[in-house]
Amino acid sequence: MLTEINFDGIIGPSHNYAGLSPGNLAATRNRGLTSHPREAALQGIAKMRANLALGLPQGILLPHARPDHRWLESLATRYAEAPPHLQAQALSASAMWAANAATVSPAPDTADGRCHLTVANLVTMPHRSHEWPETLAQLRLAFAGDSFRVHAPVPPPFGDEGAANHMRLAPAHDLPGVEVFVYGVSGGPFPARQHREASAAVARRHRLDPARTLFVQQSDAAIAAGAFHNDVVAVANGTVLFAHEQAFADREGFHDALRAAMPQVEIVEVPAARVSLEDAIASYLFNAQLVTLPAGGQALVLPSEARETPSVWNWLEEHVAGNGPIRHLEVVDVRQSMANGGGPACLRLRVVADPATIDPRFLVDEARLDAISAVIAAHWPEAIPFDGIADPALLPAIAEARRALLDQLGLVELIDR
Ligand code: SUG
Repeated sequence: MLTEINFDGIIGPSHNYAGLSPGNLAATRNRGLTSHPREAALQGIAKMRANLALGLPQGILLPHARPDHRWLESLATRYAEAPPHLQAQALSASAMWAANAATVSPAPDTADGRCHLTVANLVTMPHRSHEWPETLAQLRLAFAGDSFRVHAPVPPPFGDEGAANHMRLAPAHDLPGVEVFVYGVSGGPFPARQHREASAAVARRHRLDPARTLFVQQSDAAIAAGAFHNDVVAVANGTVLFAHEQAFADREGFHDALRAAMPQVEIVEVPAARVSLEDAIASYLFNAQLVTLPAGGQALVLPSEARETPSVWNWLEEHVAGNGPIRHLEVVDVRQSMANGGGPACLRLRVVADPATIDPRFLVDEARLDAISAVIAAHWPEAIPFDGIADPALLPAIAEARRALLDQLGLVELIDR
């Protein structure tokens, strides 16, 4: 049976605040803070438990080998000798944000009836540009069956940031849907990370039906205000599009095209007069997991920052009290990730598939999460101060922590990709 499974990136032991993503306001604002990798990873586990408690299946993706010695080698340097910016870029735990791992087109949408995944190249940010080889290795392992096609990234210079700039609407997860690719053209002082050419290539590879595929431009104002990915200003699930009024360059054109492709779409739009773009981005209202509950109805899994932002919480309470499609609000604490600009939706990659066709080592229940938590509690560094990044003494602890986790999960074959 095809169902939606959220694969969360386990937050790696090198999680730190180096401020590496211009345009990501939280990450640049928090540059230099002391990070708490153990607490961060346990917050991620608690979010997964909240999803399990809602009755939803849950998967995981693993932290990458950090620092990425291979990448440093290709730049003809080694960690101890590398300049500080390369050290930070090699050490980043950014693979935790699994929404940027790949773009996924479920089987009902594709011409060959297979679920297609294209790994994102993430070329715009140096610290993310070297994630793809290990992501590809993990996805090839997790989705090795014949019902999947896992593709290598689109080549540079066409920037591709994966599912963070892709939305799917469908009457049910297992029925053909409409796929919406959101690209950026410019973002004022900040880069537009998703290029239209990359989105178009992914759609062709996935053999999508052009009549059910839309390419939509993100508004420059949203990128300039700090929405470096579309999933910071919009999210879709089932027949619902939940978006900020200023998310798209041509709001009406997009709505018309979406209604033409899927007449039953429900557009839930938050007006700028109720929630400013700034409040939406600071609270990550839209970086929520919009999920269909097993008993029917939709829930929004939100970061606690949304509850602490009055304009946002007022709007949500009104919506839930009314007749809107979002029936339940689930608040989770992912503050360590949020401080790097990664909310609940950034931490997960959605795959619609039959769980029986997936390598079970990538699926979790409460008992497996208990075992993972024990490894995190025993091995993840408690804190990494900013100047700790330059200290090669940090490295053995990080390597050992990842090995202990892969060992626990029976995935040591990933140790060297
Ligand atoms: O790419 N932050 C990530 C956050 C990704 C959020 N993902 C989605 N919106 N789907 C990014 O900007 C900061 C890491 C640092 O600065 O060390 C970072 O990479």
